[in-house]
Amino acid sequence: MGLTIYLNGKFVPEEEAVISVFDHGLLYGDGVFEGIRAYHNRVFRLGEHLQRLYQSAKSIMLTIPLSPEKMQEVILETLRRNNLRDAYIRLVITRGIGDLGLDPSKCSEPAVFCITSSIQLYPEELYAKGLEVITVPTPRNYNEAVNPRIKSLNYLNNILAKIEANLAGTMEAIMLNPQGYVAEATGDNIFMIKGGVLLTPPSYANILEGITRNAVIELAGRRGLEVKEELFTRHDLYNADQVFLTGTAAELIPVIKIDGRVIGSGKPEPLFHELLSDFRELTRTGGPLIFPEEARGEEGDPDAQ
Ligand code: PXG
Repeated sequence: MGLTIYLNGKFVPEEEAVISVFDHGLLYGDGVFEGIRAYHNRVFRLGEHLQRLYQSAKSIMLTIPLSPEKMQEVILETLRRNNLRDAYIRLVITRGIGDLGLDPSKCSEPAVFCITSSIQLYPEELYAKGLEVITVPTPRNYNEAVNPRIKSLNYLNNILAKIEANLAGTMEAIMLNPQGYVAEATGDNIFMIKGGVLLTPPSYANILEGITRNAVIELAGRRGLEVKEELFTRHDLYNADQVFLTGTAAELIPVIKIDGRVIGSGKPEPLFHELLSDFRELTRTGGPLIFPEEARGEEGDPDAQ
């Protein structure tokens, strides 16, 4: 059965969910988006995703024509219409239809669409064995250009990095920032563990500030781990005890080789698996319910006292 898509105020079958060739999201990558997940009848950290979306839009001077409250309702209703309780949600706002010049003032109204679907995951064996990655020549963008904290529709920097990784026979790339410090992967943040301390680059280090990243920082704190948001170099990564990536699609995935250097023991350690299971546990709680009537007795049950 085909998907039902939300597009500009309507729920339509996927065949009818089409965008104009004059849309500036397509012509110029002029727009913003979010990738969100639903687990067990709840949308994970939806408030944080919406906050990032509206902040990205504000930064590029794109006015989203719906309030965050209405946007939340759109997402929940799209999930309901597709009968989904576990899903990947792609929410996209483009500058809308304009002419062939790049001037956004020619675009009359933004396009808004929401796709809810099943998710493409890394193969399960990689969570047990770990990924091999390389650092690539294409850096993350300058904060002064399109700030990497903006989740914009223009992912070419990261796509080039992904191509470079693929050419080297690896699935993922580690991108540096313009100063040569470690930034993040093409669609995931990066963490390392060294001497019992968890380190990740700070949000000003030319990265997208990931929702999964922030959840992992919280979870590590709850475990009593020391967490530092600090700049580090490739040399630090090569000599880490553990490295892993975090993101909405990947959750937490271990990295066991970087640029040919084996990281730590070359296999994920128990602490990694503990953080991954803490994260999976976290996905069961909080976040708005999709089908509230199915949550009788659970936390968030509207009838519970
Ligand atoms: N860095 C970048 C550059 C990202 O695009 C993350 C980090 C992780 O953020 P969250 O909030 O998800 O923890 C992202 C988001 C994909 C895909 O298909 C991945 C993302 C976005 C869009 C598509 O792999 N990752």
